[in-house]
Amino acid sequence: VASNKRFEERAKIAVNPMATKLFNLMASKKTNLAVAADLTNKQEILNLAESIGSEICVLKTHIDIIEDYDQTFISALEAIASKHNFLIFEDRKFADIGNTVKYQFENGVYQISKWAHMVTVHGVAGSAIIEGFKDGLKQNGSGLLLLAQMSSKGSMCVGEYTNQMIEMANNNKEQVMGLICQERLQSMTDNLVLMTPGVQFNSTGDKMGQQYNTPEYIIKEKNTDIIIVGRGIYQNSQPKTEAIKYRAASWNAYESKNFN
Ligand code: 5IU
Repeated sequence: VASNKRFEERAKIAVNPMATKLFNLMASKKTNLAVAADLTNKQEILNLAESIGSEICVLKTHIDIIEDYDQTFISALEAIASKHNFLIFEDRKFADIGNTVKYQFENGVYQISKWAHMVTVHGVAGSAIIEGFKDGLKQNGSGLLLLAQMSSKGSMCVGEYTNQMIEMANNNKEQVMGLICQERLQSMTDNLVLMTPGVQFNSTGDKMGQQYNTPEYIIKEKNTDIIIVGRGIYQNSQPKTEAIKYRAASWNAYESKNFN
């Protein structure tokens, strides 16, 4: 199944403002690489962001794994993000009822709605979960990424569940900017950004269920938009050099598609 429109064109048909922003950012910066900065020390994350910031469209965080977190981390990360022109993605995987996710999004230690340009959401609770995000998303014109498929072995986000997540996205275009998925399916419309984790050049998986594919396979064969790479980059002895390789592989795969 092909999307035969370029990111510039898809920016024009996107409904969520952050989807438009990300499509335009990728087109102008010429990168569809996102990096998962799964480090537990704030300075290590900032160092990584500074060193690879010029190569990426998105930096993905798990804010709750940082051991020395405080609010100075957010302002420092925001400064690096605006200097290098990338967006910040908090992979929170919200899954509770609307009223609770509203608190989890806007309140608590992390106040995610204040700084995250995009956050992940599970659909197990049903589509009314979206209601919990409406106020918080308005603060910065941010977007939701619905979890349509996962990269891990035995994932239960498959089949009819995946279809329901796509439908939830299509029914809530103002809030939902895209999907986390492993492949483009027919019903995934061009206004949505498709992001795929589980990408690494030199490994097929880990001991805890992760499964990897190459950038070329995901972007060219599976036809999604963005690869998310974690350990393949931040555990390399030269993250910047490695990020340049992943960026080139995923961008060349994008450019090799047949557009009209
Ligand atoms: N992640 C996955 N698979 C998924 C989803 C999220 O790996 O299906 I949804 C996250 C977990 C981690 C990153 O933060 O993406 C992948 O990191 P590695 O490249 O280090 O495996």
